[in-house]
Amino acid sequence: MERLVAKSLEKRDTKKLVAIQKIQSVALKAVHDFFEQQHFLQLMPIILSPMTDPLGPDPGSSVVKTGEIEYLGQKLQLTQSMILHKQIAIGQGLEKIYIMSPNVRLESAKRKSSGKHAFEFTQIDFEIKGGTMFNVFKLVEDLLKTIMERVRVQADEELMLLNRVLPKWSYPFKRLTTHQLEEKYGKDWETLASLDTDTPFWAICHDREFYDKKDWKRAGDHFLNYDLIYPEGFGEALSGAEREYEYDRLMQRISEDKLDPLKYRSYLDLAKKGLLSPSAGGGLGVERMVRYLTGSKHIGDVQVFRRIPGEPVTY
Ligand code: ASN
Repeated sequence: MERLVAKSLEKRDTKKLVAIQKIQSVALKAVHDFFEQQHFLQLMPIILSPMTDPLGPDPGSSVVKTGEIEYLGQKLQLTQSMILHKQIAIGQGLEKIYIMSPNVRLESAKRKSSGKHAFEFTQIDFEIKGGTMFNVFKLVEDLLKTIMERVRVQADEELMLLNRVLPKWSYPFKRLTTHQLEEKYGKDWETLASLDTDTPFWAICHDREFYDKKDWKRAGDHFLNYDLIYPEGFGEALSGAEREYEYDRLMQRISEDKLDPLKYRSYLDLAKKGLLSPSAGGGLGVERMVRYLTGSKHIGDVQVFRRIPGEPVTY
């Protein structure tokens, strides 16, 4: 017990902590202003549901279990992401939405030193009815441009205190397939490719969760999904996709992933009735964004209340 307490009561540079929180506040205000100007509606997050994002199967995932509680006879899971709920909301007539969505992802302690994993974090999760990946690329590039400009102007003193000079990026960002990235940097391309660029880039076409749309028009395994990677070694900023929404395709993808369709029954019932719609979207991690903006070494350094896998939680 002694050891755990000692470890978590680290000495923090409170001046830096305050500067980081100021930069976060400026950035979040820019996010809200941007989405308002783009006519998005902000939805409230959900924390508990009979179903959540399975986050896989993904051989690279280190989530050890999904948080679950029992409440009045029902098993409810803690949100790993609101992807399924975003699709349901779009099916209910909402056209452009975003949510400041808290996620709990119980990652293995191995992730402690990655610098970018927190087991509790918030993502700016958005979805566009009838959207394509190209709509998302433009939207996110404009969003990041707005955030960077706002932070440069309104938090110049804080940036200076943190010794952070925000670079000028060139737009639009490059797009590279995972195939190209693996060829150049190997299977673990993310950090190497991120160190090798001074502007973010889009990494497209990943074989992952069932709700990310497969490119059914092409033979072989191609996917209409994407990650955005920050420069300077900071790694992944966002992940997203065009979505599967048709019942037969969802069932096919769920069975290929060896998941239990009963877990997603209410979502699949809507799909069966034609009540899900085509859409595209993504989620931009707030703490990872603030880590980048502030040039912080570890994501825990931007959290007032650290939530780092393998670190004890004291408050
Ligand atoms: N928010 C992501 C998306 O929209 C999903 C995720 O975080 N796993 O695709």
